[in-house]
Amino acid sequence: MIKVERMSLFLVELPLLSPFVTSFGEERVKHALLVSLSGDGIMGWGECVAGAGPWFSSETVETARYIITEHLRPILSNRKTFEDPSELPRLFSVVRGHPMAKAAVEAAAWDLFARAQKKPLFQVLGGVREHIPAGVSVGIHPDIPSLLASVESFLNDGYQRVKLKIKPGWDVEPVRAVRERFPEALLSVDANAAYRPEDAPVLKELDRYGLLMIEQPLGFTDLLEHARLSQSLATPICLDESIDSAHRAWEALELGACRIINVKQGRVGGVTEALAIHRLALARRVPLWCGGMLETGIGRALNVHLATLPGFSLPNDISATKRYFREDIADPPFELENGHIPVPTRPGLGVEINWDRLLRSCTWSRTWKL
Ligand code: OSB
Ligand code: MG
Repeated sequence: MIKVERMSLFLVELPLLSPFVTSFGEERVKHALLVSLSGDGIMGWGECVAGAGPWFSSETVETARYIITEHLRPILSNRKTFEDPSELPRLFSVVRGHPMAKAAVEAAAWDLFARAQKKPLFQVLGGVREHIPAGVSVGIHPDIPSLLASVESFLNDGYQRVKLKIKPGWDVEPVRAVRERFPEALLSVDANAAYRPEDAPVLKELDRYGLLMIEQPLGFTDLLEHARLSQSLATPICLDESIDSAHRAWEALELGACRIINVKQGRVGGVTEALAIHRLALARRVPLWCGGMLETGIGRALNVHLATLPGFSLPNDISATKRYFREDIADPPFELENGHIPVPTRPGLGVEINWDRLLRSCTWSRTWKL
């Protein structure tokens, strides 16, 4: 039995080394909400993947702070113990929606749970890898030469797959240029829901460039439209934003809306739900990979552990710490070794908070006795 005696929340702001531009906006600073749960002298950490504004999803760090403080904290307070973190989604289900807020608290419980057993988290989750293949997500650039320079430097770093962010007006041209320059590279694209069904002819042109997948071309509620688009494309569709639960993953696969799934534990409401998607995908032989949300070392570590599961068979959006941050709030930083990230072997997430840097980048924090 795991005791939970205290909970803390920290809002942090970490400058990104370079602006990250997607079809939905530009980020210069990573805003993160961190959760710690402690009991019996052990502390576990979770990171909420919601962004500064409601662009990728309806949640933000502020909505998550409110939901955790006012609604999830009292639920934990009524309990104060758990046998297994997979109990939490049931308890939290009285709160409708807010998957990223719920996932952040559950993530802290998983770290606490693994630390209490003195086991690295991947072992607790049933992971099978000692290092995971790293891919990189490349934002929208101001011009083709600067894009080519970025892609070249990431390939030289050893990244196994390069994902180009696209949007209407920045699609066929950059993809053609990157493909011509790097004929052998594993390439994919991510539209972050920027296209409409009428844009099918543009997306169809992308079939010529041997892409591994097209990620989330259409709107996040548009499963049927994705299924129809999929019929007209040779390139597999991968869904990100649309997959908000294991049930939705099942629906998408039944409809033929995607052939690959990007798993983000925060987007689907936590590790337990991500494990349910993993079981579904294994049974149906659907390839998975772990997506990213520019996480700090805490969220990045969780992604690394999750990506050790057998169904995560494609390179992940998990890059080295230095791809985004000069200094992170957790140690040690993640580094690339032959295009892979070694999985931490110490207990829990296997990274430790650097209190100095956490407090320096922290804009707000609060602690409660549960
Ligand atoms: O759509 O996968 C996405 C970052 C923020 C929000 C959404 C996405 C992304 C990325 C970056 O593509 C992935 C990463 O390196 O963390
Ligand atoms: Mg995406």
